[in-house]
Amino acid sequence: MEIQLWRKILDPYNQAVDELVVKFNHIKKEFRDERLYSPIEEVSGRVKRIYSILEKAQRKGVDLNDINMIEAKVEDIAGIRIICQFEEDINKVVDIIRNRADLEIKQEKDYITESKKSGYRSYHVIAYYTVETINGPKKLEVEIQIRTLAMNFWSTIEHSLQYKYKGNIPPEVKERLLSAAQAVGYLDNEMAAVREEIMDAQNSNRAKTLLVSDILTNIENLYSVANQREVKKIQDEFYKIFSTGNQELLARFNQQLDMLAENHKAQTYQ
Ligand code: 0O2
Repeated sequence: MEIQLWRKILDPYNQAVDELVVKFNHIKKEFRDERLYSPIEEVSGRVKRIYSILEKAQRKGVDLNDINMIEAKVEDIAGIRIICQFEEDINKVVDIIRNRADLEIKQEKDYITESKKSGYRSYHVIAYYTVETINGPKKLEVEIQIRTLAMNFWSTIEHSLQYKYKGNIPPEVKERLLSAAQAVGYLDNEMAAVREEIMDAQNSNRAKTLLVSDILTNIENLYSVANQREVKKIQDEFYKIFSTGNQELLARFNQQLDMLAENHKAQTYQ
């Protein structure tokens, strides 16, 4: 098959990956905009390389001339990876996926409850997704891998070793990887135990960051409509309050700025 043809075949998969990365990132943003904790920490995606598609198809006994069969059997041509901070976030992400109208679940593979022999842990959802192309809609399969940061660390390292040893990792290295996988499980459990603490700290950091950015937006808006000397005084006041590190004072200061901006009709649309 011509390489040119492969580009055309993979084009809808590229589109699916691009669209889904945007959509999942938007879910993360929606949570954060609502000042809520997001079970999604990071989203990435890739289209499998032609070499890997052919290799996998061959491994599954598919005739390499039969593109329909390749597309049906190689379920991860389009791959999305969603990274969570905590293990319990994984179920929340899976629920989000189950409830989406644009994804129809074909299969779920739970390698969290029961890890693979290698020690690999992750939750996989194989789903149908439709992209609109100039030739009409194309329904294709995507594989969504959901795992914690710690699980992702392990699988990234293990994957590169698989690549290095071409799938034949020496027994002593395998042994080490299994014990590292156990350590990853332990790490995720320990993190779960202090989840509330960690979330409180992150929420408070995020709230502070947003507050400061609100104040600076207000100052910027006032700058274009109010008396310059007055704005300079406001800015000096802001730095003074900022250096106290007192969040309540900052919040009150921001409320005053909101009112001032309202008086000057200087508020911007969000
Ligand atoms: P790449 O380079 O990530 O694209 P199955 O038909 O169910 O027997 P299949 O289709 O391989 O097997 O599905 P599975 O087992 O769910 O694996 C799909 C993907 O999950 C793999 O894609 C890997 O990304 C990841 N994965 C599965 N097992 C392991 C493992 O032991 N270690 C690591 N690091 N990742 C794993 P590919 O095609 O292997 O590769």
